Amino acid sequence: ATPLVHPIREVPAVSDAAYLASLKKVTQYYIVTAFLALLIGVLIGPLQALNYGGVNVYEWPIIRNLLGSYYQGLSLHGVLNALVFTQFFISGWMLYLPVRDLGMRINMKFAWFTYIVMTAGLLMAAVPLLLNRATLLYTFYPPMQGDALFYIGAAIMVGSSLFVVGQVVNMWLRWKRENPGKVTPLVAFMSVATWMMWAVASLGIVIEVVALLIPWSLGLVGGVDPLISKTLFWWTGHAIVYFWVLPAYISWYAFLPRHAGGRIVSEPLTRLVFVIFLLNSVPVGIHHQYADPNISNLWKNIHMFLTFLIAVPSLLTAFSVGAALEDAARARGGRGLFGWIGKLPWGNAIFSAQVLAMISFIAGGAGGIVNASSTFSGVVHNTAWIPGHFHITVGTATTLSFMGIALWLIPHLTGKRLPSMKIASASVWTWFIGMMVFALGMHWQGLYGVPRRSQVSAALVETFNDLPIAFPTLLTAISGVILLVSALLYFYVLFRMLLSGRVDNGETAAPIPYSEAISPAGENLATASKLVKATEPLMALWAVALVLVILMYGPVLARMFANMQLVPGWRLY
Ligand code: HAS
Ligand code: HEM
Ligand code: CU
Repeated sequence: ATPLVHPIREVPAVSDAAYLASLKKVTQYYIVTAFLALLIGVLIGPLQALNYGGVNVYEWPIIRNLLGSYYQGLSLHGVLNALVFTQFFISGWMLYLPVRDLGMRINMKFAWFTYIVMTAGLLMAAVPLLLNRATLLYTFYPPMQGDALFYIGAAIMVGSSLFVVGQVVNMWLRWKRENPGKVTPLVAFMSVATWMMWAVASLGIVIEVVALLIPWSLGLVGGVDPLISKTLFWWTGHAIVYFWVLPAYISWYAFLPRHAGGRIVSEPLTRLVFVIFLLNSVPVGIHHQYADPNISNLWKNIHMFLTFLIAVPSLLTAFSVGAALEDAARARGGRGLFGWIGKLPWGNAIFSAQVLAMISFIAGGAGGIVNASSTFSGVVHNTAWIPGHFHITVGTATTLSFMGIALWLIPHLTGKRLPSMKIASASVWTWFIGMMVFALGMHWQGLYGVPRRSQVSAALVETFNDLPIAFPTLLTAISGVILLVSALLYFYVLFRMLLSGRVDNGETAAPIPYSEAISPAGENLATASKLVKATEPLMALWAVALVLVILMYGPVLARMFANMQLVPGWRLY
């Protein structure tokens, strides 16, 4: 291997064993809660894939008894996977990493309090969801209306993530005061920047739910404006996708090279990527609303342009992490233009999960750029193409990365061992194959206009009879079966690991896999490059991000408030 030029960063030692144990425990609680949500959410997925495969299983007595309707299942699936799994995993992951990276102490009582509030919110929202009294899909667009308890629980759950923001940012500021003139270490930098982005992003949904939906669902006001609600929703709803994927980027940049025996390419470039995400993730949400009235074309086009810009830091990531992988493979003796790819540790499920997640994201990102183009949008919007897009972004780039990360993180936190690398690998590869087949089938059907969010398998045969979609329909059905097998394999290893006994010291047996950097950011600001200096003041950049959102959303919302139309709620279920 290439000799190390810059030593790999050591995590600052934590001398207080009881404190470290409590920190690891709260992280473990977040991660396990996340995977319990994913387990339920993912078991419903194959039923939906069968639906898009032309097989209607919703008439089967066992499924009829469990799910009130296709839409109750779909609401549970979207909420549990996309909102609950992600938020709990991220809250644990992006609390633990910066705390360890900076070697700071946090108030553990507050950390536990946050976990409990978040879980209480989840349980409150779960009751109406399970009782078929909040069958609103995960976007809960009004005027569809659910029980107030759903909105209150969701507000508490999402709102409590802001407690994590407060705790992490506050800890980072303390570190800055205690280490004047120092450059923030990379993992902490990426985590703080992501949390700051989320704080700006989450404002939309918090305002929507607290100011509009809760009073309306409690009957305190007579109506709600659907367009204002939807616009506030997508203020958060687009940026949330970076809240889902940046925690995976943290691992792709900082840890993946180490798994492959290589190095991060450039710490300064990585910091730039996260700053662009902080500034530009939010003011793009109108690309979800090209078809909506009362938003001028000018603003639709501005948000379209900004959407193309926000693809840039992901492209930087693709080339930068791709170069890190090539560097690793060549250090392992890889040769040739593409021959090096074979030298990567494909049999290590921790590694392969994340690289397969990245490969799926090449297609997912390209599809995103199609969606964002207002000229193509009319073809794909509200069709099966869209679920095709987001199962290879959030459903694979994020989820498969988190699945891979858990395979070292749980041993690290608990001292337990992965029971079988073979089964873990099988689950990871089948997830990737299943999702690629799924995405192919769904994108393809979408191009023929098959709608999303439809129980198409129960529609009259004649509706879709004329479309040449037999083959993509078959692909979608097959993918559902592959993904069911994959999920069962994964949860088998995961729970066998969690239920086994502690055998190792996690600190030494599964250390946080920091990588060495070819081009590090350095430790002292005085001697650091201009780029490092410019990216360090995250508080000021955060303020700029807030101003940008107000500029890019202010005029759009002002026009809507000037034409407000309050309508009463509907229950269609
Ligand atoms: Fe999206 C709809 C546009 C990224 C998720 N998106 C959705 C929805 C979800 C979602 C859930 O403009 C549905 C919402 C709903 O229910 O209605 N999306 C984009 C664009 C991007 C994008 C421009 N989306 C994501 C990410 C998501 C996500 C990330 C979740 C995690 N999306 C849209 C639009 C819509 C939309 C429209 C509305 C559609 C409609 O009509 O309703 C960009 O951020 C994408 C940039 C990404 C890239 C790819 C970079 C590739 C990388 C990997 C490299 C791999 C390597 C491996 C190096 C440019 C980083 C090499 C391997 C070796 C072996 C060497
Ligand atoms: C929707 C299948 C895993 C998030 C859907 C749909 C299908 C599906 C067919 C479209 C339903 C429709 O539009 O009527 C599957 C399968 C999975 C899986 C087979 C794997 C076993 C996941 C994962 C995530 C996810 C891991 C996210 C972490 C979503 C979301 C929706 C959705 C957010 C949209 C719900 C809505 O329209 O309200 N899924 N899925 N899925 N899925 Fe999945
Ligand atoms: Cu979006």
